[in-house]
Amino acid sequence: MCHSPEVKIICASSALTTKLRFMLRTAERGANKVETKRAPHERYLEAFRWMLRARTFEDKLASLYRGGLISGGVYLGRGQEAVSVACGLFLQKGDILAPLIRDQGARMVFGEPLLDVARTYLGSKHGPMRGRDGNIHRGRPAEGCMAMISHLGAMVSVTVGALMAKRFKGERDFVGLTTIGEGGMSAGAWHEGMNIAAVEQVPLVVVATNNHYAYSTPNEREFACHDLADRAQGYGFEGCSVDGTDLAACLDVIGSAVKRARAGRPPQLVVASTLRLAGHGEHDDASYVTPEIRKESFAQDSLKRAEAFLLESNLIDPATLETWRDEAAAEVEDAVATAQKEPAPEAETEDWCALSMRHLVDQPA
Ligand SMILES: Cc1ncc(C[n+]2csc(CCOP(=O)(O)OP(=O)(O)O)c2C)c(N)n1
Ligand SMILES: [Mg+2]
Repeated sequence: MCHSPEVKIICASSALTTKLRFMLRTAERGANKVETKRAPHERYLEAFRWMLRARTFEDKLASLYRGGLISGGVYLGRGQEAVSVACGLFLQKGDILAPLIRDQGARMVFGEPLLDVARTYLGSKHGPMRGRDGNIHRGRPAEGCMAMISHLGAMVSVTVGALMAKRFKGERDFVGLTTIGEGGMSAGAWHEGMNIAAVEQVPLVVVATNNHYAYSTPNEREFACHDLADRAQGYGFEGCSVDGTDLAACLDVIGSAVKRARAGRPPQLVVASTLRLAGHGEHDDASYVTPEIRKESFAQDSLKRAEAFLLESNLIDPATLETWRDEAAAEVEDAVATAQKEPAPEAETEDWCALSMRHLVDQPA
C-alpha cells in the first residue's frame, strides 16, 4: 500500500516479481536490445550474494555463541536479509547509513569489512570498538556508517543531525537511511526524530521492518492502527509497504524510496513485512512464536525464496550456488580465524574515547 500517487506503481510486490522474472528471462537471452534491462538482473544477483554472505556470517556467529566463544549478546537478522541488503545497495559514498541490530546485510553492502564484525564479537583490541563492545554498537562514522546507540528509535535523530551537518557544509546529492523495528516505531525517540526530519525536509529514508514481534510482544499488543505505513502521512513523510520476503520487491521499493529522497522529495518511510526467523537474540529460543504464525506468507525465508527463484529461472545452476556458498564460508572463516588470534584490550594502558578509536571520529579532539 502506498501513500503518494507517485509511488503507487512500485508497491505491488507480486506484479513486481512477475516483472522481474520477465526482465531476467529477457536479459538471459542476451540480445542487444535487452541491454537496458540488464540492471535489475545484475542487481538481483548481487543482492542475493550479499544476502548469502550475511546469512553465512550470522550462522557462524550463532555457532560461536553456542560454543561459548562470544561474550555479550548476539542479535541476528535472519529472515530480514532482503530488506537489509536493499537498504545498503542504493547508497553511495557520501551517504549516511545508521543500521540497527538486524542489519548485517546493509552494513556489509555499505562497506563494513567482515573483519570489523569478527573483531568486535570476538573482543579483539584491533576491532573498531577496541574489544570494549561485544556486539552491535560498532560503526565507521567517518565513512558514513553511524555507530548504533539503541535499537529503539535513537538513530533517526542522529541521522537527521548528520544530514543537516552535510547541508550546512554545502554538500549535495546525499541521502541518509536508517532502520527501525515495528516495536521501535512506538518509542518516543522515534517520534521525535520522524517529526524533525519532516520539519527540516532532510533527504531521509526510514526502513521499518515489521517482523511481527518486539522481543516476545506480538503485533496485537504493539499497535492498534491498520497499517504502520499510514503513519507516514501524519509525520509529513511519503509512505509505502513492501513484502520483506520478496527480494525483487525490496529492491524496487527501497531503491525507489532512496531515489525519491535523493531527488528532494519529502522523507520516505518504507514498512516491510517479515517474521523474525531467530530469537530476539541468540539467548532467546523464541518459543512464544506460534506454529500458526510460522505458516503465514510473511514468515517465508527471503534467502530461500530468492535462491529458489534463481534456480527455477535458470539464472544460476546448483554448482554455481555451491561455489558462492563455499566462497562466503571461506571469507567468514578467514575473518574469524584472524580475529581469534588477536589480543584482548588492556584497559589500564590504552587511550580511550567514546568510539574507542580516535581515527574513526570525524574531528578528533
Ligand atoms: C528502553 C529499552 N527497553 C528495552 C530494550 C531491549 N530491547 C532492545 S530491542 C527490543 C525489541 C525491539 O523490537 P522491534 O523494534 O520490533 O525490533 P526487532 O527486535 O523485532 O528487530 C527490546 C525490548 C532496550 N534496548 N531499551
Ligand atoms: Mg520487531
